Amino acid sequence: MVQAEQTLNEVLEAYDFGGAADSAVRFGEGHINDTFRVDVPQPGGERRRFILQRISAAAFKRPDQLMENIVNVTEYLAREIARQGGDPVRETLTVVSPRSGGDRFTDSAGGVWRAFLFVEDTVCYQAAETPELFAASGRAFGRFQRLLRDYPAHTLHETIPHFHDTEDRLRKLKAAVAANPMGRAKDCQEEIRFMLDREADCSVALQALRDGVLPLRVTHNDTKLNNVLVDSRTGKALCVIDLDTVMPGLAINDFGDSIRFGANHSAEDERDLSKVNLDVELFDIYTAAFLEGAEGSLTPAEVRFLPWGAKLMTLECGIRFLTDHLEGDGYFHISRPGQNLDRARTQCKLVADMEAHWDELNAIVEKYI
Ligand code: ADP
Ligand code: GN1
Ligand code: MG
Repeated sequence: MVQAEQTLNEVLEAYDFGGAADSAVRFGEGHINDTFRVDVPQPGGERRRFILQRISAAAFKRPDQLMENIVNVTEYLAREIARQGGDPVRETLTVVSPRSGGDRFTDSAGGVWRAFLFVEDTVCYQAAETPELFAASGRAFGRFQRLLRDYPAHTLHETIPHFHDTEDRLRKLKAAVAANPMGRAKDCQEEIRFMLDREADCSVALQALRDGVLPLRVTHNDTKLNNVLVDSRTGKALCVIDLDTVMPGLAINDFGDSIRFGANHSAEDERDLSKVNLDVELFDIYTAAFLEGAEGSLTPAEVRFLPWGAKLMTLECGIRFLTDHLEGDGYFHISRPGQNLDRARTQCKLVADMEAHWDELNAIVEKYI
């Protein structure tokens, strides 16, 4: 795939943003899509901004289905938010059509793009700077879950098949170790062993789903703190973004992915592992907030499995980072060599720390049943 910048002008011309853009700059810290912020002076002197994204071809094989999901889910959310007296334009994403109509634009190099209204006066955090901020994100992701409780799940396309199929993720890691196309396996023996030692764990949530203990729900599946926009005036988590992976899934995974990313005080690619530790208090705070936002829509079994959601999302993400490192970094964007291995290492450290605090984590969730 060519650099997104190569076709950016062509894409800008494909949209009517109410005037000519005076800048389009790379924006945000997502690992998957190519994201630009477009600034457009309007005839009346006011300025409007938009998010323009090239959808990752490595991650998403059917951008048509992906956009159909996003249009349907955002329209549904907008109706629910309006019904509850909220502001749909700020509290969910709004897709902007290209001049040719529809929900996406395909450039001359085959790249598929989409645009959203930029949600103004918001902040996107890369770390839970305060417990209040982390709690606010928990309420927002819990609420997201509740807002979509009655959404017809069978109408959603599976945008990435086997996305949170941890058993399948481990199989793919084994295949990458065996093929070892970049010759990198020798430098990751400790991490590979750590993951293989937890093969039985990879089945725990999936088995509970197969046994009917955990229900299938409409879930977000990528609930990092930087996938929620926080209102800069009120500090309230306003808008859940990055809806590419909204699919049927497990509520414990939405909880767990937030814990993985936010319940610690280090970056995802921190190289000094002594700084990477699970903050049990943040786990407790997030649990309370997520359940508050979900307003009773989780079953007691789901609440009881929350620590497993945290551990499995972290283990799975580590497996995925390591697989990508072994395969040559074709999936997660990197800004330096070895970054995906560093990311895999932080996830191993967090899993080990969750195991060390396992009884405490279970005692915390018991309080909320
Ligand atoms: P990726 O899948 O690569 O993570 P995202 O959809 O999460 O892409 O977008 C990347 C970043 O762009 C977000 O973390 C956020 O900072 C910013 N962003 C995305 N959509 C909007 C929006 N509608 N308004 C404001 N900022 C946005
Ligand atoms: C990716 O797109 P982004 O940066 O919000 C990834 C998640 C991972 C995360 C790890 C579609 O999220 O699954 O947990 O990186 N998204 C996709 O930081 O694969
Ligand atoms: Mg994102």
